[in-house]
Amino acid sequence: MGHPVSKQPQVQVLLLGLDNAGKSTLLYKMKHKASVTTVPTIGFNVATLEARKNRKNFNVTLWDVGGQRKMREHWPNYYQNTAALVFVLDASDRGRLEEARRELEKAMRSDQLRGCPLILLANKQDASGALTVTELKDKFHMRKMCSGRDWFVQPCSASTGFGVEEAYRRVVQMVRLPSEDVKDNIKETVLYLRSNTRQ
Ligand SMILES: Nc1nc2c(ncn2[C@@H]2O[C@H](COP(=O)(O)OP(=O)(O)O)[C@@H](O)[C@H]2O)c(=O)[nH]1
Ligand SMILES: [Mg+2]
Repeated sequence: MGHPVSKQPQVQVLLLGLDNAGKSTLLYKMKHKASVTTVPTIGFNVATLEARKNRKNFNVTLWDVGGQRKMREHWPNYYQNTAALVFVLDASDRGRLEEARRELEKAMRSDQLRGCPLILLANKQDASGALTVTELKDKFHMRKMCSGRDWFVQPCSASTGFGVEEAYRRVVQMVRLPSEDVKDNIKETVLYLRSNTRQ
């Protein structure tokens, strides 16, 4: 039967990353499964995709809020209600690696993103000299930077499509649905009541 689309649970996923990392290309690729020409993001791009997990349908709204320096100060405005963070990296741009790492670290330190799952996309794997996942995990000190949250590093190429479906599947797998929180709450309440009524 299914529910009207608007009645389905909805989760917000934030795409962050420096300008030129490939966020907009990735968003279009995920949405249309086809590469399109992109322009530097002014304001933001949004796409809503369908997803299914634990026999539940839900919508994933992907926000690409732009990565130019002047846009980065607005990133925290989007942090609230973020169910997963996708940080897109131009893995072939070794010159801006440290700048990207600093921005990611800043986001990871924000209170509003505490415990929020992170999917780091090592984009532009088709370009020569692109960092591998292993190199990246090492250079970004991922284990340390991401302690206390679920994280995953996915290699991809937003222009060829390599790894893009896997990236989306990983997002769907890692987002926390609101109902999962509710289920946890119910479970906790039941345990609490049991422990307090059993004399
Ligand atoms: N070689 C290569 N170029 C890419 C890839 N993804 C994006 N680009 C190019 O990188 C540039 C910036 O992409 P864009 O999506 O606008 O980046 P954004 O600023 O993060 O939104 C564009 O010229 C894209 O065509 C990729 O996977 N491989
Ligand atoms: Mg863009």
